[in-house]
Amino acid sequence: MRSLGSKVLAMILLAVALLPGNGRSQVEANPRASAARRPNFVIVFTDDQGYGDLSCFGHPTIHTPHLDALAAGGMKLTQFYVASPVCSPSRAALLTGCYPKRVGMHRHVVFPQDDHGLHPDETTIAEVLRAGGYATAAFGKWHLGHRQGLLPTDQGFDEWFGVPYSNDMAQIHRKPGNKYRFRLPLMRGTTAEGCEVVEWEPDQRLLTRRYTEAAIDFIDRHHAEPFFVYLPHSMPHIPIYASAEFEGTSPRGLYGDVIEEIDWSVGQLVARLKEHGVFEDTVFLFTSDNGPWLPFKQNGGSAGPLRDGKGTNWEGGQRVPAIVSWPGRIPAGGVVREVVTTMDVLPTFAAIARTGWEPERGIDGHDVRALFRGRAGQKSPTDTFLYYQAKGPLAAIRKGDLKLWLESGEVYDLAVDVSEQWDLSKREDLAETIAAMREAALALDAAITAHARPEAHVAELVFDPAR
Ligand SMILES: [Ca+2]
Repeated sequence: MRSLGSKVLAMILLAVALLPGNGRSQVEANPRASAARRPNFVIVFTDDQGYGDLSCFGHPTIHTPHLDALAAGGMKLTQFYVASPVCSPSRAALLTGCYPKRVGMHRHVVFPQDDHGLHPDETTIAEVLRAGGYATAAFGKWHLGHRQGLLPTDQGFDEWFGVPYSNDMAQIHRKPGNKYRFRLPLMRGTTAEGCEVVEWEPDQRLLTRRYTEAAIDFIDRHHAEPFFVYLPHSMPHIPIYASAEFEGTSPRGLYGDVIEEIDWSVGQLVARLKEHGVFEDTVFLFTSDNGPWLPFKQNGGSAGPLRDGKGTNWEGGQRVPAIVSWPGRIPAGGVVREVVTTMDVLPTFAAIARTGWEPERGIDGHDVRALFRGRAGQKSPTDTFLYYQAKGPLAAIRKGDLKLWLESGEVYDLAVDVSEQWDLSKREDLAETIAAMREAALALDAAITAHARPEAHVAELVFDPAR
């Protein structure tokens, strides 16, 4: 898979690592050296991008050639779900493989004044891969707590460059007669030295570009060993910004400019992986943390044929565009129409990386390698999916193709009706099925609640957001 040049380089590095007296003990040197043939992982996680906001997912005027190429060489997932329609819970689910409620992060997003975050005892993808010998880094928006012990470098990432919370938790709200207290810091840190603020209120037009450059710098430094790059863009969460090169270029307006700059970013990453001869050894996942923020009209995105968007449990809030690429392993041009969720990413990546990791405490995701292989007729291991509201209460259940809204009792067949227009709740032949779905929803939620673990609360600040 790996090109001959980098294979030789890997062998030389292995030999150097095993030489006595090279300054590192063999115990330290061995894990990464022996892991040299395992694939890298890149996750690009956009913020509030809708299901319909890519040309390969049907957008008529946003042009995303690099993402389209990634999909053509890999696979599109058309029933890919996030576990919450808002930022922080969704990110907690991606990184831990758990419903947000299981890890205590289901009660809406983390605000600058909040003292809580993802508990350090939780196991993240970064921790699993790092224990397996991977170099790990995050570049972009965190949003899982920003007090002492809660930042990315406390949760398995060797390094981080980015913002601790959303880009609207910033001085853009400060206007005459409105003294918004909180400021947005740009931070940098390493496991060894901790994180610090490097700028306050950074120029948001440059965020997409700066995260991309930092990720490329990390790839340049670590391409000879297995690595994991997590790139959670701040965009296209409002307020949206594009750099001068992209602003005013898309017929879709500024929102289109922003998406096209993200597409450029993916193209840059792919090009650099190819330059280092490691693209074919890289599992590359592109997706979004929740659906489009529709009240912002032209500054929000589109969920395509799906109903509604961010903050809701309609499909547009939680079903997001997703592309996964791993040349030679994931068949080119494939489409997975089975249910896959962000909670599946941790167990799947841990298995691909052959980490031998077994969760000590329960998780909700499944290993979906069989779906990634693209065999016809392969079924999703997710038989039941629960939809939780942005602030935590249970809203709906999907079982097979049917979705039952618990409060209203509405039922939709998502195989036929992705727009959730034709309520089937009065159909007598479904009465038993519907009753069983309600029971299953309550039982699974009760099981998650019974084993739920707490979020962390921390008094000590790393920075004063209201300074
Ligand atoms: Ca979001």
